[in-house]
Amino acid sequence: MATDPKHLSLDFAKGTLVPSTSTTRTLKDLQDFFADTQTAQAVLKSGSNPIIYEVFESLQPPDPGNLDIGTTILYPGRIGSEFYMTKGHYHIKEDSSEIYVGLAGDGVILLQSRSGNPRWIRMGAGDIVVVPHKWGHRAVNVGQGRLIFFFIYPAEAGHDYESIQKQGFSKLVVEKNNTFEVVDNPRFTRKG
Ligand code: M6P
Ligand code: ZN
Repeated sequence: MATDPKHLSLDFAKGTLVPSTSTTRTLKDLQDFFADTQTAQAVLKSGSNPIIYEVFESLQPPDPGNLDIGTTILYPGRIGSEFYMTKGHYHIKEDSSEIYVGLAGDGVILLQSRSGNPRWIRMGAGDIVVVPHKWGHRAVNVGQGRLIFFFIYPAEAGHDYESIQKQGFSKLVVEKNNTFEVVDNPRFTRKG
């Protein structure tokens, strides 16, 4: 079925997209994803549930050829030494790639193959990151301000969070001496 052309408006500084649907992810949603689960639990127990990121999306029917677009606003902060980050996912339809366009802030895109082969790419305003198909991807805010980026991917891609929840990423992005460091995740279980 033919889809109507659309017009949207993106505020580059704020990262908001109109019209769009928005999702807010808080620490409660991310508690199984941060490595330091003890600190995550302690923060939640203290009655605080900080917003980690917001996603503004314009979704199309998940048919071949359709594209989903949106923005992500990832707040600055850490749980223990690990910087605030998105859950991260693989695409369920494995031949789906994705493009990120950095709009503001200072981030790292963490990528890994299914077997855990890691890569990381720095992303700030004006940087473009190509996530090839089959690579798991997670955004990490290593700066003091908000990390804001635009994304585009096939509408039929689907998000596989379960693999990340169970297995984690092989690398963690942590604070060290006022900068960031990419270190091995001691709990990562290598497959294949
Ligand atoms: C990026 C895109 C979105 C994704 C968002 C949040 O902007 O990859 O598809 O939803 O980050 O990441 P996640 O879904 O892994 O929590
Ligand atoms: Zn994706």
